[in-house]
Amino acid sequence: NVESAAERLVPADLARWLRPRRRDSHKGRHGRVLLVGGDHGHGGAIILCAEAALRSGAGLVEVLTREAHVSGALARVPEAMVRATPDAAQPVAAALSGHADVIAIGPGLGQDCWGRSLFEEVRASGTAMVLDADALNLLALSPCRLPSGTVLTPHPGEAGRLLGCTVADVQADRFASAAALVERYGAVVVLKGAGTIIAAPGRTPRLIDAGNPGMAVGGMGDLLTGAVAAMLGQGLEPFDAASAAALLHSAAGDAAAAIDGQRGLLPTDLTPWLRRLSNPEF
Ligand code: B4P
Ligand code: MG
Repeated sequence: NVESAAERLVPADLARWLRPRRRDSHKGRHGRVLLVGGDHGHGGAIILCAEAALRSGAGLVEVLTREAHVSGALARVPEAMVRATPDAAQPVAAALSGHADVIAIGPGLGQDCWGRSLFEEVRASGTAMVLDADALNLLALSPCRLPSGTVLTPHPGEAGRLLGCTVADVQADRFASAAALVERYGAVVVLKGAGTIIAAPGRTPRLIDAGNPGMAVGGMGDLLTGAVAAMLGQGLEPFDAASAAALLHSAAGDAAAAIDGQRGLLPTDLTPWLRRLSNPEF
């Protein structure tokens, strides 16, 4: 069956993808990443995403969010370039100046006019994409095949919406659900939850043997989105980028939980571990 055929990833596998940097490297080599989200009431999601992208090795991180969240984001993550789009009329292209290597959209995006028009612009931009959270919910409202190499990071609830079935249906056969998402959207899929699965067209699925229920807390998924964008920015092909990010994220969750336990674990407890574990030679 599919599960026994899956490739199981353990934290030591990170060394396959995360090699020491070249001595003469510069930030342009590590990806210019644009992160889009954080509507009113959800400003923290895109900030967590930015922190994770930087701690996972992205060269340059830009955040496009609501004006109300700019100063908070800058105070928390001064390494990021934070810009606002006051309404949906201001094109993404102006904020990104056309240079992003990858765009991740969805954390805290909402599904109102602001989020919807940003999503449509990103979808039309032709740039490599990571879709999460409300970007997935918007995609579920108007399903379409995506450019190959697009990465989707649904939890079982979002996967159910994308497939038009219940969470119970998704969970009853997670490998079949991941395969159905790949088939329907033509993208790389990270089906989150206990035993995260990474699936892609024509590839043997991968199963993550790490992570813990302490990670079931708001904001945890936003870190993963930033990590996937960072891995794409650093030049990994999409299936490997998704695999490396999901493995790094789960291993960071385990490392952080090993210190003070699972209950009360916060996404920001993981960020130092994203750095440490993404340098396997360390
Ligand atoms: P939302 O309200 O949309 O939650 P969110 O904002 O996306 O939260 P966040 O981004 O922090 O977490 P995410 O799950 O993306 O959705 C919540 C609703 O969705 C629930 O009420 C439920 O209906 C449904 N749902 C979500 N997950 C479900 C699940 N596993 N089973 C059944 N229903 C579910 O990201 C969390 C991250 O932590 C992921 O990377 C995930 O793999 C990891 N993680 C969480 N629990 C883990 C575990 N037990 N073991 C290993 N890893 C775990
Ligand atoms: Mg989420």
